[in-house]
Amino acid sequence: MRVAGIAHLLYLPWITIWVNIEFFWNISSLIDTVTKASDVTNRPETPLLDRVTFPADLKDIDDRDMPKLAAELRAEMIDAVSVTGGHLGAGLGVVELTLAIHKIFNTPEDRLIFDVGHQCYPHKILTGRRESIRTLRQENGLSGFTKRAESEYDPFGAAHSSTSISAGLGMAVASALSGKQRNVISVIGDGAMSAGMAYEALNNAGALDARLIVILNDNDMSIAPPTGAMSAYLARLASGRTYMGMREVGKKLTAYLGKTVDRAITRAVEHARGYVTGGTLFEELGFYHIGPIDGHNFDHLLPVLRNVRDNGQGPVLIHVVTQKGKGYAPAEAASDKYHGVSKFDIITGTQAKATPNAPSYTKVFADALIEEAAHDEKIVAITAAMPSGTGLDKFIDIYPDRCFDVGIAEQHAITFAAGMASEGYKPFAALYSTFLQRAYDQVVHDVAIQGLPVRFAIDRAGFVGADGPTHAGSFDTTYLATLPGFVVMAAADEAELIHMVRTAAAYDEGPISFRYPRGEGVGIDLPERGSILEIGKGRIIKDGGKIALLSFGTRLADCLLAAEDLEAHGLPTTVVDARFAKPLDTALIDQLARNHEVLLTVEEGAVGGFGSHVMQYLAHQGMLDQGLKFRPLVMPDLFMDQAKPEAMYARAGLDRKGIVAAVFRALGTDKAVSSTQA
Ligand SMILES: Cc1ncc(C[n+]2csc(CCOP(=O)(O)OP(=O)(O)O)c2C)c(N)n1
Repeated sequence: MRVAGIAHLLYLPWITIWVNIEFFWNISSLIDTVTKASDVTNRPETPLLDRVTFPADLKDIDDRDMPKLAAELRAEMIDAVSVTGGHLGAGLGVVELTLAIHKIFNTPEDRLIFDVGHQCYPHKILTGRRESIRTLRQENGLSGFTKRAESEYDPFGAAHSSTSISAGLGMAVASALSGKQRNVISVIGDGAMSAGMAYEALNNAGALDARLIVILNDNDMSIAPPTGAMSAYLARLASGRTYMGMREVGKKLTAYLGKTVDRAITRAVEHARGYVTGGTLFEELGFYHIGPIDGHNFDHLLPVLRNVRDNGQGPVLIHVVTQKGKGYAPAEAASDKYHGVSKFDIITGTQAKATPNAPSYTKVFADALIEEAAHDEKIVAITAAMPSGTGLDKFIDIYPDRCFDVGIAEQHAITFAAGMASEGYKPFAALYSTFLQRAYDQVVHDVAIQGLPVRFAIDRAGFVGADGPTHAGSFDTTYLATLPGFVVMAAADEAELIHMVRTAAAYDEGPISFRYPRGEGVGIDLPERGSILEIGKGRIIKDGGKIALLSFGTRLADCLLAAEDLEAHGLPTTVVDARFAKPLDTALIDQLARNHEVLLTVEEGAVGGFGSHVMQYLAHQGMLDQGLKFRPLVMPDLFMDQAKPEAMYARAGLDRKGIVAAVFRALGTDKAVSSTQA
């Protein structure tokens, strides 16, 4: 048994020499609970967790044994994530909450929705997926988020935040329409509560008076410490300054439950931090608001959830206070509470670090922006709750007054940037490609139509590996290059990224974007400061003759490798870095089309992007009628599950081999080549 295995490991005497005492004490006490029972009988007792394959099994676990089960579940989760990497802190914080919900409610008939879904590892272990939990985020393994296709216990997939209340409300209303009496529970974090969508849903739920249970999991953390007035408000609610007396608690709960509350709940709320006085924001929106209660204490969680299940009507919000990273000292001590981790050593908490050959694109971007900001005080930076993910944490340290973390609020981030641009500032909105999707109308309506010079720094463009399809940056070129007046760039390497930051800083005529991928660069020399690129001009990297590879972005490296292979087959190959998808370098495209037999565009994005624009141009010039063999290589038309990036490139046909194969297919020599290679 793995849990017992960890326990054994942790009790080895030599370990005390090595480990930090506080941590040892912490993990020991965690495991102590697991092993105590065996001291009584003098033989190892089957861990409680082994008795739980599905949530229904929790009904047989006595309430008093729940803390012990929680310790085992926590140990199992720590062990699994130490092997796979992934989201650790959020899951550790909801171990008791997840157990309590599954014990009290009847999932999957009752619907349980986790916002973002990054905290769902304990849920996966309890819902028939314990055996495969060590495949998390691996190819053909479990997703790192909730996923409908994976389990009936995941009624709604997620990964982007703040969708759970809307989805839950939809399910609650659908259940009511079909005459079904089921509970719908949406668990949402305080960070996710910074997004407008959460309030749109609360507003609607209050008006519909639907039977929806929202559990606000308040750990006072987003990835970084949360920002904004709402987080300050929640902190005030949880601070105890405004708690009301027990008589009023009873009155409030009686009003919600429609009867006098039972003693257990009264005790629970008494022991917890009480009920908030006055009309809270949630009450004003039509919710009954219970809490804050201690989200790590089963004596509080179980009776409250039982009462809500058995007696509740209308929307209710249970405010639960938890600690991110709870029960694992290195996580509790981390500034981000171990939000996302690579593989790590359980004893020391040390995370495995690949030795990078080159700085990450994110770091290169941040350094370049800091450099530009030193030359131009109008430059400001905006992040939507991702200061470290976008590298802007460094910028904040240097220019605290010129960097704005607006919370998980991408829509607002873009219109906020548009407002600043309209006043002559030079906002760089640094967002992941996938999260910018949420702000598309703001991009169109507030930025593009008004031609405002907002700079879009688009990180995590292309495949992202372990985070899978919800986080892939597949669509940005498609949705931006279709907008009139936009300048759309992609960096081919980290030096190009520096030039693009400078170019964007200098460009004031309208919106401009540049995309760059996750991970490290190719390791070339970097200029101290970028040069301003000529808008709409590409660069020829290598002159060939018969084949032209026109790359947009970082697939350029594989185009160069593919060119070597093609030349080895006697096919002189030109390689070009397009730099711009909009405006297109039409003179360069004309030249490539005229002087080559085959023209391939290569990009790490979905159909409708760079290649489509080139094809549109070629078609209207009549060049596709003149014998040119044109092939646009793009990501395949599917949501590709998580895997190692190399595997994803291979599957997409966007690696060296895939590019060579596409050329041979265009020439009609693919069969001949594969038979000579065989
Ligand atoms: C729309 C969107 N923007 C950004 C993110 C990145 N992100 C993932 S989790 C997270 C923090 C969520 O905080 P909270 O809801 O409090 O959950 P916790 O991790 O604290 O449990 C962020 C910003 C996201 N998933 N979705």
